[in-house]
Amino acid sequence: MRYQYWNERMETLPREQLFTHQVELLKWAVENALRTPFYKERLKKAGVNTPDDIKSLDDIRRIPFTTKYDLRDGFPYGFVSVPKDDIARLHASSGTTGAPTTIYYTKDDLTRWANFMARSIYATGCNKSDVFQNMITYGLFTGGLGFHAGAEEVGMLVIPSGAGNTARQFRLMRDFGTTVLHATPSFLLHVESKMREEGFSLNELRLRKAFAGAEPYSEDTRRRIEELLHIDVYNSYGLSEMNGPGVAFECQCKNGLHLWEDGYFGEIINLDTLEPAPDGEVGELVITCLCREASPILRYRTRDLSAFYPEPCACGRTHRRLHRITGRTDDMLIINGVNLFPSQIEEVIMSMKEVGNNYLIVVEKEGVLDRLTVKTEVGPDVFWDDARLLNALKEKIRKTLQASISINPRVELHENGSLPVSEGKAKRVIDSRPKDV
Ligand code: DLL
Repeated sequence: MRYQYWNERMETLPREQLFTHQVELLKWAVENALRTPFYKERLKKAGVNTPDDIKSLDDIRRIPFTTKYDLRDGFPYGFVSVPKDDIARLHASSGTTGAPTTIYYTKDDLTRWANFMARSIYATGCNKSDVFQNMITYGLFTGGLGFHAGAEEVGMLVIPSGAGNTARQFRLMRDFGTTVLHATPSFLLHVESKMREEGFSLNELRLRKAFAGAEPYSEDTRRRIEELLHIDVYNSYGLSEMNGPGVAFECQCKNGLHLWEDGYFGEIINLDTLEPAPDGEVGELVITCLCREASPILRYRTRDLSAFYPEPCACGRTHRRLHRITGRTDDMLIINGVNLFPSQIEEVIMSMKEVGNNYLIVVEKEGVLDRLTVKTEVGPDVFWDDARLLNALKEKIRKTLQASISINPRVELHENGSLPVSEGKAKRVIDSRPKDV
């Protein structure tokens, strides 16, 4: 396969040269950080008084971690390094608890971000002849405007459709010959279900690729979307604190996400020791933003679980790849003492053909015990009136899950299209157990 590069020199830079470049960028990031109220104090305490205190990449470990709580405490301007007049835009993460996290961008920051987005999109084999339908929320969420800017930079025809309204999405796809989609994986699955329900034929469309991200999903879910929509699906990772999408992205090899190391310095740390984990070992991803002036964030604990693939990628890019995010340090459920990540359940059920495109995990207290219920829709080919068949299917799902997660769940089957759908990030877990205080 011939691979295309947006910035060939930078994407294939030998690693030694990449390290040298990263040291320069890290110094710049520290210089910016020293201008913010938060880091001025934090870095001085750690003995980092000037950018010249950073001499090699190892020196990054002199910098303390930054957490979500630090960002909240610094709300709204504790992390800003430029005068207000130089700020061109802000984005904010929804933040289900407490104050939202707000990120600021100068005009140059926006240009740099758009470039990383363009690089990501181009790495998947898209180009200016593509028609791009951006089916994700615009506004304070970074997914809409982030992808929008990158796709324009590539020169694609951009349809800023936003999330929701599946009927209008189909019309747009058909009328304008959309070739590339962007959405959360759960919304892509929903779109496919609705298409079938409303009798839209894929033959009327010219779809060839989709970018799916903003929430965790399994390899089986990717495969399912690819098979149902007859397209290639690329995993896209990012977070507001690191600009938004465009932090790490799959190339055409679809085997791990390249972390753009000339914009983001990544570390995987062991959750117990907080020391660097060896390549290949799963730990928490910590990222330092090397490409933003207005809101510098150093050594941010993302809470996302991943690992580095040490081997070089066949595409020729030298930027290391991350394993798809398997969960977050804070989404682990403990059910009667057994640890469980929601992704383990998704992995099992999405590989079963009879299971539909949507599911929900419910955890409740029953007496002194925890009770796990997995609600899944059945696939469109399963006959809803056949009670015997449904019971057999329920039993099959229960047994397969139990063998895989060592917990005996209750399984509930729901009719195709009947479980609640979110246009943005899917809410997969309802945990109604009383919280310990
Ligand atoms: O979700 C940015 C984004 C927009 C990424 C569009 C990709 C596409 P936040 O709302 O701040 O930003 O949420 C960031 O979402 O820490 C992960 O836990 C999760 N996440 C994002 N992408 C992926 C992915 C955007 N590909 C949080 N796989 C992150 C798994 C993901 N989880």
